[in-house]
Amino acid sequence: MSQGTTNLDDITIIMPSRFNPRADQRIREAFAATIVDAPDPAAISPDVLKATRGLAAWLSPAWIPLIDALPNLEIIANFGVGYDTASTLHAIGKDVVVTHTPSVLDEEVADTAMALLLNATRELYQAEKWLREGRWHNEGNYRLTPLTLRERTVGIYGLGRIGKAIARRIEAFGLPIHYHNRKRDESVAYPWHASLEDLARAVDTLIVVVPGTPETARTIDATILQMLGPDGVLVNIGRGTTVDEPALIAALSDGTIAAAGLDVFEDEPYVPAELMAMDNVCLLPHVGSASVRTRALMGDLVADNLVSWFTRGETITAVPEAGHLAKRKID
Ligand code: NAP
Ligand code: 8YV
Repeated sequence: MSQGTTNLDDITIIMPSRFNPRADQRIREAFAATIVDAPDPAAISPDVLKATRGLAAWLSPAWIPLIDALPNLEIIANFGVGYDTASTLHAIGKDVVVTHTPSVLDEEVADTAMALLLNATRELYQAEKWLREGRWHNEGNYRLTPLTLRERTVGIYGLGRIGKAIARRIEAFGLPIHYHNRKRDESVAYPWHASLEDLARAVDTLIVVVPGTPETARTIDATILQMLGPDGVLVNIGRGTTVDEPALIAALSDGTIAAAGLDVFEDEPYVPAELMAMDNVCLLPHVGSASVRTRALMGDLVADNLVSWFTRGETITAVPEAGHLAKRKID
């Protein structure tokens, strides 16, 4: 296939065998795609390693050896808005531009955050189980839930694209919103707290949607959880690394907080057995963006970034750290 003056089908792109179907289809149609089962340079022919100019992946540190084995790599298109810091910075250090998939998933992920919040407070999963097990019929009504969304004050840790989509929903639910980012966001009127501690003191319900970076790692710790109080509810839709899981397990077990809703975990797909055994936590297997529609939009953006780079010499959505690499001269 030829786009403009560039023959895309001469350009080798490596992507994983189990990848997003839309990205897979688009990349196979447009480029010379090489599909790999694992990011292992030893399993790829030297000719392909030399020819590869692009990579499409859900980047993690496991990809670093392969990045190092690709002398002509120009671009990595990450599937997801969140990106692994170590491998991304490693690639950028080698002048490889990295792109991600912002914006197209905001509303879907915000919907999922609301589902976690509602399930954690109103026990909808347990209530449905009660019905399906015939207990409504045999034993009577499901219990009145000790927790409610009413009269809660919600804190958003990470009021960015997705955080704002969540805030719009919380507003519609009639609840006050506070937030903590490193910088005050002048485009919103919600109270800003300069520290996560100040935010946790001001709210009883905390929604985590910051990126998983070294700076945010395990910042939701025992102290923050204690500040939420015994009616406290934690929702994490960002990254599992942001929450100190042993501290959360302890807080949920001893009543330091009341409940939690989690879409992400520190060591996915491993979920601590203690969490699995608890009734006061709603657990989802990282499905924030996982509808066919939204994952296809993300897959399109992965492919569009590659096409744009090789036809126009510029990316569409480079990660902020790669801003200086987002455009190149076409020879
Ligand atoms: P975004 O627009 O970049 O927003 C991130 C927000 O976090 C910004 O407001 C930023 O504000 C704040 N922030 C960053 N580092 C911080 C720090 N150290 N301390 C306090 N605040 C900090 O990103 P987004 O598109 O909303 O996505 C957010 C994250 O959600 C992604 O990185 C990803 O990890 C996660 N995610 C999860 C799913 C899922 O399926 N569960 C789906 C999509 C995304 P400042 O720069 O002012 O600090
Ligand atoms: C994706 C996500 O599911 O975009 C993100 O940051 O966490 C999710 O939308 C994930 O990146 C790929 O499986």
